[in-house]
Amino acid sequence: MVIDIKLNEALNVYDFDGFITEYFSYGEGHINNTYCVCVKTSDAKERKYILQRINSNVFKEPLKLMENIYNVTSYLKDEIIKNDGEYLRETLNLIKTKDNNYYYIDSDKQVWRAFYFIEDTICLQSVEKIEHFYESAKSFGKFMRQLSEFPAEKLHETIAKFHDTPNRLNNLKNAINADKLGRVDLVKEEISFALSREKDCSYLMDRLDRNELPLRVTHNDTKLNNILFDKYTQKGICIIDLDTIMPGLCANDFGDSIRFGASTATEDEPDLSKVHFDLELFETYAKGYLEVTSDILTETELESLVWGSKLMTLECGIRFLTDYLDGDTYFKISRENHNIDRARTQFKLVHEMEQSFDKMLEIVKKYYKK
Ligand code: ADP
Ligand code: GN1
Ligand code: MG
Repeated sequence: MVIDIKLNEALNVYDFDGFITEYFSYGEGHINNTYCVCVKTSDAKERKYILQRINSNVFKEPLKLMENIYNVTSYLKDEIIKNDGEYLRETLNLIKTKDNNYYYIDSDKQVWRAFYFIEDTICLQSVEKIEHFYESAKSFGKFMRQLSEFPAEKLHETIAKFHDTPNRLNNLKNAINADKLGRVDLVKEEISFALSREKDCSYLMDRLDRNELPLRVTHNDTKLNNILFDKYTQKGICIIDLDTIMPGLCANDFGDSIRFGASTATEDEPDLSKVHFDLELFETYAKGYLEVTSDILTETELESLVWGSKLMTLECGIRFLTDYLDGDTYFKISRENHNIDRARTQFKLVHEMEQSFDKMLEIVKKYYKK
């Protein structure tokens, strides 16, 4: 990653309570530019911070996004304190600038924010031990519960139509018609895979329109690397990456976790023979998630979890494919064909989920305890 030109400017607006010893780009997110800042305090202690530049290509109204994060983390802090938890580890905590602001706008009008670094945690790029996946399910379920009384009307929509799958398919059609880089001929098979599932795309949105599925406060980007695990206990402790918290469907949160975690390979594995949808991982996640959420989910929502798994995977594949056709302007890439490799893994998973759909339905029913 190219280091931001204004990084020094941003480093200077924070009083990090000591002098900076080093900083480096950090993590494997596809969207923001993230840095770890190491500091030595006046009493010679080492302390770390996360400094991020918000991707303004993706988030058109970063100040509204920051208002969401401030409101949600303040609410979570109160909830955690009420339950005798440790708010400095169990939620993100924003750091104020020297001017007493929760964000900084640099001289190029880019928006930055900083958080306390949560120490002694691990962040996983794939499921290494099945217990981690079970823990992540409980954590994401708990997160939705914690926010169940949060006033949803306070939240801004940070990306319009974020999980509107039919709209994502339309964007793909537009990219095909524009064919900016002449790539359409290279990915005919992938395009027809996506287009042939047009009818499926509207399954959840139709039910939402008919009020059969409730809107909840959801995270909307529930992949495994958006959770930090305690290094010692291996329990999920903190949900991070709160940029897309918006009113949404629990099916999408559940489904996005499945898309990323219930695969035998990483999201960008180029060798498709290694990529499979793993029903045991699916069952593990369903068990953990439903242990925490069963009592608040309706029966229609329960069935929607299986649809969410398929549609979030299909939608993500459609988004990677669209970005490939558009010239890789949305998701960070680190090699040629990165986005098309990603799209192919998603479509392979969708195909295998379709084969296992009835079994997936049986599994969610098995763990639904009212
Ligand atoms: P992106 O939106 O680009 O995915 P994230 O907010 O998820 O950015 O941050 C990228 C990575 O930085 C995370 O996957 C995690 O490894 C690390 N990270 C983010 N916030 C913290 C934090 N407060 N403490 C420790 N690590 C963090
Ligand atoms: C992006 O920010 P990150 O890397 O956690 C994307 C998600 C995709 C994901 C695919 C704001 O998530 O929607 O599912 O990549 N985030 C945004 O890995 O578009
Ligand atoms: Mg992330």
